[in-house]
Amino acid sequence: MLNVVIFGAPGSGKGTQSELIIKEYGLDHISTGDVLRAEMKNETELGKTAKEYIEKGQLVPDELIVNMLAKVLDSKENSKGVIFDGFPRTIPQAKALKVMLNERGTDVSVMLNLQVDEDELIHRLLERGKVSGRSDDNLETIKSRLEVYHNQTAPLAEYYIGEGKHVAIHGMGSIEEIFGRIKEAINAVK
Ligand code: B4P
Repeated sequence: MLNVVIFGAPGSGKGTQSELIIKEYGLDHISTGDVLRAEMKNETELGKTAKEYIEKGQLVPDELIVNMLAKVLDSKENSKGVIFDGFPRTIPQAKALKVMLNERGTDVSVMLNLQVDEDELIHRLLERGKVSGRSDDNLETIKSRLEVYHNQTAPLAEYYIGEGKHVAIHGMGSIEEIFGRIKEAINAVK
């Protein structure tokens, strides 16, 4: 199985590039952000809890996310591989992912770390906010999300360097240019 973790700060293009990767390689897509937004829309218990965190720009607690992910993963049986978009975001989530994949006889193939300047991240998210209707795409929440990213998520790069899975991807430029860099990285592990 080809299991790709796409990683980066909020607005780094994880969702955007995931769509292109899925088309090119026929992978299944698991976006924890998308799953959480669907839960919020349907006003489930998980959705109501998640909303409180997301609106403040905070991460939803690991336990909720890991349980949610295990269910989604079980629905992707017989898959050629999965792109994990927005997961893991903390070290405990990364360790839980490893256990879940190992139990299913597979592992992470590569972790793509999209690297984008902070000014550009803010610009992209504010632009998205004009059309997305997302309650977390406003300047105050974006600033909290970036702080959370630096404190809790960015240290994951070291974890995947230790696992020998980390590839840095220059995430500035056109969507197609960035996708070209991603294809090179995936083809090297395929
Ligand atoms: P996510 O839904 O994962 O979203 P994101 O980090 O905001 O965005 P992404 O990087 O996918 O950016 P995109 O491609 O859309 O998370 C939302 C929230 O959910 C989190 O803050 C957290 O609270 C919660 N959550 C999710 N997963 C969690 C987890 N595992 N644990 C705990 N909590 C979790 O790109 C952004 C914009 O830039 C788009 O408008 C796009 O069109 C534009 N863009 C992309 N590439 C571009 C380029 N090259 N040039 C110009 N614009 C570009």
